Amino acid sequence: MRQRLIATLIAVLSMVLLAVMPAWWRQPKGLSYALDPDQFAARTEAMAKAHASGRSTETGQPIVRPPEGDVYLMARRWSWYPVLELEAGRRYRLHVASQDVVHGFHLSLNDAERLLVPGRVEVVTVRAEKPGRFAIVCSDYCGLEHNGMQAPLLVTDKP
Ligand SMILES: [Cu+2]
Repeated sequence: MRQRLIATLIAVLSMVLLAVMPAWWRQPKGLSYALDPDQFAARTEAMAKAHASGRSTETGQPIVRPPEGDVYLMARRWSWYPVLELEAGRRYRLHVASQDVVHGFHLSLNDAERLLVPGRVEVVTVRAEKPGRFAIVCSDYCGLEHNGMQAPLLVTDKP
């Protein structure tokens, strides 16, 4: 009698688990979306053109100061493009993607970590409370100059 009850319970539980499985699979594991690398490059370039604010003496990349909202960062062997200058206290959705091979994105500000697979864009929310300099480094081995693949994330006070 008791064994039958246990067997029935296990059967019912299995059916419930099986029923919720598709929904569980569809759940996003961190926010990301598919996008052609050329299209991502175009969006990044459009932002860089519209909000250019100088050139980084450190990395040679342009410094871009975009408004609050969606901002773009491109990884390619072996640099990050462009150098972003954000404003303290504001909230940004940072879209990051690779143009060539698999890279790793790591941001010291919030310890965000994402694997950058070409063709996929990762979205990281960024909000710095105080001005400062934070480090973006590649955290997945991507070849010869992997160790040098780093860039600053600049956070400034409100003007
Ligand atoms: Cu790397």
